[in-house]
Amino acid sequence: MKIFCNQHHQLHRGQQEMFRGQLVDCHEVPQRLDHVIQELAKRPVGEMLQPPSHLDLDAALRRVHTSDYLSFLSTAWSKWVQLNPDNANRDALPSVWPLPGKHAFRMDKPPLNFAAKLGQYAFDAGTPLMSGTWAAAREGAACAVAAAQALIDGERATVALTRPPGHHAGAAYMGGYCFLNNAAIAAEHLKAQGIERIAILDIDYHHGNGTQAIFDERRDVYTVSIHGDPLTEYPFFLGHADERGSNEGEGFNLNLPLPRGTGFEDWYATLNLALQVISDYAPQALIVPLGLDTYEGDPISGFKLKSENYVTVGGALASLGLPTLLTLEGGYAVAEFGVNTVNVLEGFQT
Ligand code: SP5
Ligand code: ZN
Repeated sequence: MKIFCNQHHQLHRGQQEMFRGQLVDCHEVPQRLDHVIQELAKRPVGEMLQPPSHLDLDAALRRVHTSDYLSFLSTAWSKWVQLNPDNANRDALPSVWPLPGKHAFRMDKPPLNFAAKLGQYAFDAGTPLMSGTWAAAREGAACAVAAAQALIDGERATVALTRPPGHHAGAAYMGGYCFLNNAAIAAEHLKAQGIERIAILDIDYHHGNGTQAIFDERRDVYTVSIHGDPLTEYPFFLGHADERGSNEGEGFNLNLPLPRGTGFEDWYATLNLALQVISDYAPQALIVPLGLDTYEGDPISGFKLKSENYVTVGGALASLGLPTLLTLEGGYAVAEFGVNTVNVLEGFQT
């Protein structure tokens, strides 16, 4: 198992996120990945690697994200500080958004004001952007591309230790602590290298709205997500069972929402259903956006998986017998995050 680790992840270090009218301490903290790295030092389930420097990362990013969004991200910090020099000490968060719809707001005249631009490209105020965000997110995406290339080169399983996470990011928006959609970037790299059918199985607590939207009209990338019911759970505005894909992609998205409070037995039955559907699709590769926020101790989520369950989950993912790439998504019980993540990887190996 080849594990590509984002050596620059600590450059992304948010201070606070908006939650119900208050700024609260960020949940998505650098210590999360540090715990994974420490646990991998104790239980070396694979080779720890850096992505090679010769990757054409810009081409890989452009396969998923729009060029205007990428140029927004790459210049966001300097424009935030230009808005007001005092901003150098505070993270950028949006506070105004253009609601969509014919009778709502105009996007044919995109605003020049940078505080408005932030709202144009973000769907929540919980995703702080700071000086190191772009460098950290880019290096995470490089890990995803390197992990995809290693699958092409014949690895059975590869891991991209991505932080910040990616599955909430769309072609032209950030949100849910995500900026670049690492799983989608990996999928498009596989496609560019000639892989024709790919399944993405998202097992983060939250619906993988960005990934679903990116591949909504595609039948060559089958997106499946098991997550907390959006009627009550973030990201609320997508992730229902009746979303099955559009146009050419109709029938190639599957959402399996479960109620808050779901325990391992019901969750695992749903995982096995997802695995059967994926097996029937007969993909050439599997990508798993892996969130560990299904853990019973997660401070912002509502499923009840236990640490030992993650070994079983890893084994179930391996049972498909497909070349498999895992990206790291959510998981906010920081002290247990390393053990839970490595449990999945160990379960996959055995
Ligand atoms: C990648 C990922 O898992 N993103 C999740 C983003 C969730 N953002 C909204 C979190 C709401 C925080 N609630 C705080 C509750 C404190 N009791
Ligand atoms: Zn999550």
